[in-house]
Amino acid sequence: MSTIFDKIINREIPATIVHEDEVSLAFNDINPVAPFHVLVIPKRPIVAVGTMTEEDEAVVGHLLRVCRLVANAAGHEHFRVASNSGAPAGQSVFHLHFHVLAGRDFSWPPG
Ligand code: DGP
Repeated sequence: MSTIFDKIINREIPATIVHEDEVSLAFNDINPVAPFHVLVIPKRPIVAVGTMTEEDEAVVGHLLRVCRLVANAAGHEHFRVASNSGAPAGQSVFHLHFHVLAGRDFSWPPG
């Protein structure tokens, strides 16, 4: 199923892209909840952590490294990575994405 993130990958709608490589794209979240809020997504249409397969392992590992790269590149040594898997967990776009949040203190547990 195509999502709004496919349109960003295909440059059909604009986004502020901060990183791109063969398998991943990272761009600013349209509704930031922290001073730094980037979404890291695979170009491959994986739906969520909850549906990923063994074949996705290398891509998902790469995405986590990109989370570190984009945070560090923006000057953030400390950051939170979050991924909502399934609507009850808060997922609203059904294309895997890691939220990378930084620039303020965070509490635990999340809401
Ligand atoms: P989640 O609720 O975990 O599925 O997060 C989806 C995120 O995607 C949410 O924080 C807002 C963001 N988002 C939704 N539509 C767009 C869009 O068109 N552009 C950008 N840059 N972000 C979007």
